[in-house]
Amino acid sequence: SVDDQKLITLSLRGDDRGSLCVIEGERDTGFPIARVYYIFGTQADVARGFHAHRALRQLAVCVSGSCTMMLDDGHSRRSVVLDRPDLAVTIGPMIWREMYDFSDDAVLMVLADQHYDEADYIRDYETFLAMARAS
Ligand code: T46
Repeated sequence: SVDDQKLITLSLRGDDRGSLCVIEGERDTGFPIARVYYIFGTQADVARGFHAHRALRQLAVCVSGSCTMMLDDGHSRRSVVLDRPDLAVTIGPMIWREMYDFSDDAVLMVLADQHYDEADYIRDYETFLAMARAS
């Protein structure tokens, strides 16, 4: 459910040289990291996502700037504002996501437990709802 998607505060090491934030596979992500991608050059009024994954598990962190991620389990919705480089959100299987309100400097980094597979995407909302409500 949307309530199972956890907000994680990452370990932040700062000193007079600046800050360093760590994400360790398994320990912080809860899964081995198979893929990393990041989204940037976004526009404030252009939303993205609009899909769910059948099996993929991910951890998302806005390493620069901010954006909002709306999570939907087919029954309820929850919006998470990612506005700190040490704040991450987990996104498990069968969660519809929409990302919007990107700041100009937003860089949304996502760690995933599987390689890219278009067959894992559910891109039609009605199909997602039917599957989510059947399970
Ligand atoms: C997700 C949200 C948070 C690849 O070729 N390899 C990849 O690993 C990814 C992630 C994407 N692509 C291709 C597929 C599309 O032609 O890059 C293009 C843009 O991907 P998409 O339209 O799926 O982007 P978003 O921002 O809607 O969704 C992405 C991820 O795809 C998705 O898994 O959970 O970010």
